[in-house]
Amino acid sequence: MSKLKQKLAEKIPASRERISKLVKNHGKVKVDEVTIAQIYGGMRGLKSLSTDISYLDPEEGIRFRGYTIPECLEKLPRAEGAEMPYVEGHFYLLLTGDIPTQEDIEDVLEEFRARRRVPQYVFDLLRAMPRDAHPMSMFSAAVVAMQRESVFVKRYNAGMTKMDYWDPMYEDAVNLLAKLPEIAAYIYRMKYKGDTPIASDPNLDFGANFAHMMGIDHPYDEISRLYFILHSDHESGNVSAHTTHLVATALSDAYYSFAAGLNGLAGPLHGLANQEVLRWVQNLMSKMDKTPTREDLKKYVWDTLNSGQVIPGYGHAVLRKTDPRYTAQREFALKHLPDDDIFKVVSMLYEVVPPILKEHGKAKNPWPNVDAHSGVIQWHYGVKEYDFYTVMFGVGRAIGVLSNIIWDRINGQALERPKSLTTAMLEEIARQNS
Ligand code: HAX
Repeated sequence: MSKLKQKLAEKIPASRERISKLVKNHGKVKVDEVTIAQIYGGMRGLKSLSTDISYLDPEEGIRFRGYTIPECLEKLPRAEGAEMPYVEGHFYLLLTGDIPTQEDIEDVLEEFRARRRVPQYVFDLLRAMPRDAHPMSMFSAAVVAMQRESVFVKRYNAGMTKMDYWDPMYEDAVNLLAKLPEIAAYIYRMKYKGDTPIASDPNLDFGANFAHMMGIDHPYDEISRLYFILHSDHESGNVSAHTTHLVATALSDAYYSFAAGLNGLAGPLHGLANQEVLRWVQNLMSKMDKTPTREDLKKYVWDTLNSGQVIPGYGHAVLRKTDPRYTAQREFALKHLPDDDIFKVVSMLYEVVPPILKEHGKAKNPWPNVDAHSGVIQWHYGVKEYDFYTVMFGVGRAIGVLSNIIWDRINGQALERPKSLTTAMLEEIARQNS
């Protein structure tokens, strides 16, 4: 058993006991009530999920296992001379709740190295798809194709006790995660760079190897590490995390579950928003022969709103402040690309958009989210193919959602199956309560 898996195994009895006591002694305690507006409004704010891996405070933003983003970036181990921490260390934190030591990191790096080889049939499948297929459909297809590798399915079919479900889920999750950077970079080089994939370098860590296989020099390795860490998790209710979790509750394996989550991430209100931001900014810039002024930006923002569209990269279903994931990327940009023209516009938008959204009066949160910043940095380092941005989001998101479904198996998560009512039943409930 690997040291990471051993560490996880040690945490299992206490977690199981804690949850079983909570349900046994307080199972009837009410946490929340559901309103008709919530049923029709996407269950916004409804407290009905549990995870210890991350928590999204509306005012403060995300905490991973209790640590803010600046704390994670400071405390997690990094390679000698590197600016950003190892992605592998972040996975260790999300999975176990502990900050790894340098020695722990060596073990996890080795474990990922041992599991990273992508089966040839995945490349064959990608090559058989139409070259103009969306890279997210390629990514999702590659993940689901590997379902035949599932250790969970083999062990389940052979017969195992519920108590052991977490073990093969761990195997599947880490096997899958270790392969994602190569699959993503392969799609990129095949689709956009004249079909010139670059072989994986086993001596490099998750983020640096991705940058290497993308064919982009330092500091792209740093932004890759940062990007994957920032996009890893946003508690359980967002579409990609919730879908992965939901599908896993049917005892579907990690491949089926994560592929489903990726399909949700591909929606324009979720992961696809990062490409919308850049498209929207560049659309303005292409119409002007000078750098836009604040007044130009104000007019553009109002024109967008008045034409019934949303301002991409602004607003959030839970957050009510500037997203700390936006701030972390902004700090990186201020250090590494302060003179980039698009970054200057993105910076100006940070001043211009919030007061306008407040005046407009609809969005509950006028502040930027993670997607308002990611595209500009990718563009700066030469990743100019918007469609690909969500694939990178997906690589990062895997770290959180796969950790979550391992814990679902540990804690014996039941099949998720809420109850639905007809419109007439809801009208009757409304009548009785009015
Ligand atoms: N521009 C204009 N109007 C906005 C807005 C924005 N950026 N954000 C919200 N609104 C509008 C909504 O469309 C809604 O209008 P209607 O009542 O006419 O339907 C109203 O304000 C209330 O919405 P809300 O409660 O504040 O926000 P929601 O929880 O419904 O939606 C979204 C949250 C993130 C989807 C929304 O803010 C949005 O569409 N933003 C732009 C797209 C975007 O940036 N998406 C990425 C989000 C981050 C993420 O998950 N990444 O994966």
